[in-house]
Amino acid sequence: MERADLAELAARLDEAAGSATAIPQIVSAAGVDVEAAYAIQGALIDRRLARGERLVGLKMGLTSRAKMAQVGVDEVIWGRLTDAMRVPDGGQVDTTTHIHPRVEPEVAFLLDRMPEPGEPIGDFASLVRAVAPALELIDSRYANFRFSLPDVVADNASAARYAIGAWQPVPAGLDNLGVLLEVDGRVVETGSTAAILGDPRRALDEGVRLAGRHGVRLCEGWVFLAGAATAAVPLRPGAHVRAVVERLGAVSLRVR
Ligand code: OOG
Ligand code: MG
Repeated sequence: MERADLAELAARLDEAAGSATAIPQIVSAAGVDVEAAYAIQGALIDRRLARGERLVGLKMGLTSRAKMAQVGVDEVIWGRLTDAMRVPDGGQVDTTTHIHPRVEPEVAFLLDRMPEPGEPIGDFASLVRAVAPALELIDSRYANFRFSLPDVVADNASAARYAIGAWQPVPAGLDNLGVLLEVDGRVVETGSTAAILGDPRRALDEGVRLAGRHGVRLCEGWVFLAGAATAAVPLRPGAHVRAVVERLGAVSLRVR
């Protein structure tokens, strides 16, 4: 596929997000493969950077069975995070700026030093400065939240907004911490960090490896979202959403 065609698909996804209007599965319809879909994602992010946003991290997607089953795609994917997507802990999100937002509980890492390309990740604690509970608000730009793998990759893994709780020192174990998702004080999803590739630390290995294939190196100070531990739930206006991760604390946001 020509560069101009990839740029055109990126523009359509960008406009769908900007106008909060769903579009058909234009990427798979154009016969784009996963490699080219990451090039579209890159072009989509370049448009945001050209508007003054800053690249501040990486998100993993579909690192848990619950998520794969929910969307019917069973490959781990990744996307890029910009500063404009961040919501402060306890902050507000306006649903009218999104199409059909859903929220999911995650674990975030604050990156310290990244391995050289090809260097084994080795000691997690030397790469990650801190960890925190996180909420990700995803909003597929495709109608009915339905897509195939190249569609969702090009759409920056449905990334829309994210909130991060207070950073905590890296605990000894991250592989089996209880996770709760609450809406208006009621628990709507429960899970464990074990749902994230068996251990969310593994998501970092995958992120370094998969993004590295596309020439993206994780940087010091970046945020890394390891992927949701449970299925995502639709967001209603007025809702107060909170994620609690055992030993890491809580993070919340309110929907307008
Ligand atoms: C794709 C993004 C998945 C996660 O944490 O698994 C994701 C989607 O579900 O639309 O962010
Ligand atoms: Mg997510």
